[in-house]
Formats: sequence, C-alpha cells, structure tokens
Amino acid sequence: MDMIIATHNKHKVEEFSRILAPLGVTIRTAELTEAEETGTTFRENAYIKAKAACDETGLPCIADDSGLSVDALNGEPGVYSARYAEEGKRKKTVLEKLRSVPEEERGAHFTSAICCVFPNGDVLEAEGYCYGRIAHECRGTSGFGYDPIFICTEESCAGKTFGEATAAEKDAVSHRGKSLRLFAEKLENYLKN
Ligand code: ITT
Repeated sequence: MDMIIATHNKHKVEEFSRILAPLGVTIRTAELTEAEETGTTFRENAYIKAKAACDETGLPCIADDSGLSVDALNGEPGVYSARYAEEGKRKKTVLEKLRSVPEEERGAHFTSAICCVFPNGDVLEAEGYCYGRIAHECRGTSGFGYDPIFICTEESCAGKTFGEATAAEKDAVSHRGKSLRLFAEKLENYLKN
C-alpha cells in the first residue's frame, strides 16, 4: 500500500521508508503546507499533521510526532524537541543543563507517536518508546537530532549513542522502529476488515 508521509524532516522519511518497506508499505512524499503543532501531547500533534495532510491531498496520510524527554529536566524538551533552543544549539543546551547531573540521574527516553488519517475519517494510531541516558558529550555522526547525545541502554545498541549505532541497530530498538512496527500490524488488521 502507498501512503503519503506528512513531514518536512528528511531523516524521518528515510526511517519510515526503511522500516515500513519490508512490511509492505511504500512511503511517498508530497509538497504539503506545514501544519501548526498546537497540541500538548505527541499524539495530538501527530493527528494534527496527518489530518491536515489528508485534507490537503485527499489521500491516506501518516505523520510522526516525536521527541526526547529528559528525567532531570522534568520531561523537557518533550513535545518542544524541534523548537528547543536555536537550531544547531539544541544538543549543547541539553548537555549544558545536565553538566552537574550524576550518571544515575541522566535517564531519558524518546517517544514516537504515529497517526494515520484516511479520507473517510478513519484514524490509526501507535506509539513507541526507547530508553537510555544522556551522554556527557556528543558521540557519533549517524542519525539526526539528539542521536549523538542519547546513549541507548536497550539490547542491540546497548552503550552506544544513536549517533554511533548503525541504522539497523537504531531501527531494532528505537521509538520509531517500535511505533511503526505496531502501526504496520494495526494497518494489516484494518485492511482485512
Ligand atoms: P515534522 O514535524 O515535519 O515531522 P520535526 O523534526 O519538526 O518534523 P517533530 O515536531 O516531531 O518533527 O520534532 C521531533 C524532534 O525530536 C526532531 O526534530 C528531533 O530534534 C527530535 N527527535 C525525534 N526523533 C528523534 C530521533 O530518532 N533521533 C534524534 N532526535 C529525534
């Protein structure tokens, strides 16, 4: 099945494509108006993006809203991950704020909320989480966003930052890997009915 992805983030397009392709979903991009993310949760923002794209194209559209929640910062940057500090200074801002925070209090997790809206109004949703801790400095150049400062403690890339992990190692345990695999299962059931 073909599906339009509602995102302006090319890294998400790459991750969606490589995770969903083996599950039988082909991701397509489209020139879309940027929807204003006025929600207070990842789930609300994912719906806002997918619904706006579906209204604009008349096709099934899928969106992800995601972010990094840091325990020692009361869950910040959370839904504001893409707007936290100036572009290029986001990782540094988190590292700076955690400068004197000890190892055992550097816990963090990523969340990915997926929402797919169909032209008939049907909605499919899925969420995924990935746990780890914040490094003391940037490590690795793979991935995007906060990847170089997020040490994943889950199996397959335990101890590496996502910046040091291969794409396959990240996808196996990442928030987006989990949310998209769950989404693909829900889509399969939806298409059967
Ligand atoms: P769209 O809204 O157009 O999809 P965006 O990048 O603005 O693109 P979000 O509003 O969902 O997307 O913000 C997510 C931000 O959280 C993203 O820009 C990164 O800074 C961070 N983030 C999410 N997933 C990540 C991942 O897998 N690795 C590193 N950082 C991630």
